[in-house]
Amino acid sequence: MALAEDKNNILNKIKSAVSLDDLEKIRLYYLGKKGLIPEALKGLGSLSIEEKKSKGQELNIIKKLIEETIKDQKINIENKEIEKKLNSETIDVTLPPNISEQGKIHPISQTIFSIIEIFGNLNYVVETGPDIETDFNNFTALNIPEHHPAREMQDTFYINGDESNNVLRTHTSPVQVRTMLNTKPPIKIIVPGRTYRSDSDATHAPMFHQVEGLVVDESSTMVDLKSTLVTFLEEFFEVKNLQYRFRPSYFPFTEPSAEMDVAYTKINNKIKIGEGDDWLEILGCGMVNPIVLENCNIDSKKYQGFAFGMGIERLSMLKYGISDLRSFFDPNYRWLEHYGFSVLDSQTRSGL
Ligand code: 2U9
Repeated sequence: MALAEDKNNILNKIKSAVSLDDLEKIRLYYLGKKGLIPEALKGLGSLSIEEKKSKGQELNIIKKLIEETIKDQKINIENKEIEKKLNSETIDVTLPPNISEQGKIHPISQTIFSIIEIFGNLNYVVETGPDIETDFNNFTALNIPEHHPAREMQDTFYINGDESNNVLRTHTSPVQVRTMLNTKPPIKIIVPGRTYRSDSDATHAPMFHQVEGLVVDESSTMVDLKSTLVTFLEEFFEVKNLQYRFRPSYFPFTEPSAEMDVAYTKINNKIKIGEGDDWLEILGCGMVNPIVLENCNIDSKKYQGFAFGMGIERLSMLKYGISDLRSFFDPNYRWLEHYGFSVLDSQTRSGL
């Protein structure tokens, strides 16, 4: 019988079907109501009982074989189609995000990005370090003596349950200590990051952010410090001819030390930085204390430098007109919707 002779042909035909449509056509051709197999089965009626039996068996075997091969091929085709679909849907993670209206950059992150961008243009390198620090890196190296108030329990979070005296860093300065211990001058770094103090009221949060800068080389002076900070603040607040003043101050890690104020005015209850009759304290700074250089294995006869530090929440509040410090740490999506920044904002920089 033609069907039996064509068995291999039929099976090959099924196995080479590339679409479910093709496969269905083949199925109908052989197994459909008017297909070859039912027709052949019908034709058995005119045969003798013996022949009916043997031909009938033969046809049923072929029928089963066709059914099974079609079933297998169906699975094959479906798998190939899934694979094709998955391949066509691969996500190119290097493409820019298309989520402009979902999710916002927190103003603290945005402020850090802007600061990094400005100092990056002045050839500063960003350094970061761990939140848990040794007593040496956080205090001793920075010339903060044993009984200094900053070390008191009510200011510093000590890590309970270990013998080490480790602390949650109270400033980002231990990162500068690490850098000085690990690299040779010239050093020109800025260090943004989280800091912790046991303090909580309308103007203090137990976790806040700082950015500090450190330059150590053979020649940097107070003049370089001053021009760096004026350049930074003019860029950050987008003002020309910033009115400022330096007041003498004291920090254990800098000598001499100063605090910088910027002039401001209030227009419609909004602070405008740059000029005006009032002064606003904006940062602290100074020449790195030679004792600190020596503590970090740097020869203070050969090297000198300057350092500065500022609070990111404060900078952010002044730049973006945010009045309540605590709102930065509230999980309030409506606040973030309002004060947050679009992911696609041109100033947003990834990588931190
Ligand atoms: C090393 C040497 C010197 C970092 C400095 C300040 C002055 C300062 C405060 C600003 C507001 C902290 O967030 S705040 O409360 N910081 O006034 N920080 S000089 O000086 C250093 C740091 C590290 C090795």
